[in-house]
Amino acid sequence: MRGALIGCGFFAQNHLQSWAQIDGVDIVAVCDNNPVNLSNTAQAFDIPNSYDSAEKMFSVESIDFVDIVTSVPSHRELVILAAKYCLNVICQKPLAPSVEDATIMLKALGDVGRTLVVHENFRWQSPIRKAIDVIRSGMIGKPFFSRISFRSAFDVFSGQPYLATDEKFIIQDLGIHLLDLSRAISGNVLSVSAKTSRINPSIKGEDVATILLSHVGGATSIVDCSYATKRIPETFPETLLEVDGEEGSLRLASGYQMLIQKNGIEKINDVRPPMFSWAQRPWHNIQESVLLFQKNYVECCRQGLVPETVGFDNIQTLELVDAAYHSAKEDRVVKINER
Ligand code: NAD
Ligand code: 89Y
Repeated sequence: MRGALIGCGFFAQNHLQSWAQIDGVDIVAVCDNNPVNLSNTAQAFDIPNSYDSAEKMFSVESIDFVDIVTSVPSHRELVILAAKYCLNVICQKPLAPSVEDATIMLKALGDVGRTLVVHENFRWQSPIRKAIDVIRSGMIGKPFFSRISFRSAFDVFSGQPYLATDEKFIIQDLGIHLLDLSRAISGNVLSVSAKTSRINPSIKGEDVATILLSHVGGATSIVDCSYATKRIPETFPETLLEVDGEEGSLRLASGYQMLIQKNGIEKINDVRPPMFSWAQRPWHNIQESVLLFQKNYVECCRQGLVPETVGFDNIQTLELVDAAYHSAKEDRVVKINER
């Protein structure tokens, strides 16, 4: 598979490290409108062709897919351009600033028979994937309650300065992953109720959010996230899980420990993610998930399968992001599909 990557910034380095580990995939070109990021990345990964514009790259290169790793304001324009050149697209989360934009992007690719898969990697973190596999195996029975929690005071702003200046912060940037996990665990959502606040005075958006979700099958989830939680141990970037099923319960506790209780017996599994040579603590969990996401994408392409986070599915996660902002702003429960 021949691919090209757009956006050679902070997170793209993980994509390129991961592509380099996957047999049969060749990233033949990179693009960035920032010349320093472009040349540093092309050199570091020994990529033969580099471009300062996506249109130039698409008109010259013969590729099967494009991996878009720019930040959200450029996603719509780049996906629509990729559709013009009949390319399959992987696009980083959040797919778009709104569900309306995402719908237009999906239609553009659908119209030319190409696929859009969202790089939603948290459900590919190996500790979380192990928890999802246990839940899907039926071991703890049907989940009726989940808490999906991410609380930290880690400085994410030095690596990703836009997070401090964007109007919307934690739900759009991080809560989106947890909302996606709630769907992976308990299915689609009927209603959303959210409270948000900003504790850190030097950023623009909200840095704390607590979201209550009612799922189609009757389950309830609480998604809570914070970048204002100063506590020991600092668990960044761990997502902690509590899932109660009709036959037992599962916890993903800090330090990547998965506890399963059933019939009065507890089983503790050490599910710490591996540390690749190119990874940096504490990011190694997320970095591994990039590789696992990309491997799954390639596997699905080879076998003609639909990846879990294909655009038409992921748009339902984006709806929850939108709904959570509406709920918090208007102080009301938002029904999904009411808009
Ligand atoms: P960044 O600002 O560091 O990098 C983005 C790069 O894209 C920059 O080099 C910029 O010059 C380039 N760019 C922007 N618009 C462009 C355009 N139209 N054409 C060509 N180049 C363009 O951002 P980042 O922190 O690397 O984030 C990128 C994406 O990755 C975001 O969507 C972010 O949410 C996501 N991200 C995901 C995870 C995760 O775990 N899934 C973690 C961090 C970031
Ligand atoms: O951008 C975010 C993401 O997707 O995972 C963690 C992060 O880097 C900071 O919140």
